[in-house]
Amino acid sequence: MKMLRALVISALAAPGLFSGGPALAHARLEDATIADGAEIAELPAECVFHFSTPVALARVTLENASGENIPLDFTPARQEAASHAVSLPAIAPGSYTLILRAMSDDGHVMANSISFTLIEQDEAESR
Ligand SMILES: [Cu+2]
Repeated sequence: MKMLRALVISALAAPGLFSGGPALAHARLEDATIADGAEIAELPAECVFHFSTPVALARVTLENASGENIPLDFTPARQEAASHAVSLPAIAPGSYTLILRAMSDDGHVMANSISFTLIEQDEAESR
């Protein structure tokens, strides 16, 4: 066990490796204001992602059903936060996927995707 302890100490001593507190946590996407698989009638102005621990959101992309990229007004934030809001553009009804890459405190890169369908307004009213 001596060797393991030495490894732990050297990891803790490495400067800049852990920017936020003592917790060495592997972050998860806990919740988002658009749920994976959601059918929505009205697109919110933004989607907010909630993570289990603070992360730096490195990349967010939006793809349509053909896999084409839809430009987002998103600037990667180096600053770690447990919640990140990303503005959504006006898009036509259809199926979309939000793909995110975030880096957690422990240096792990996490990828998540959220697929949703924006349904036609009159289709929404008939339900
Ligand atoms: Cu991790």
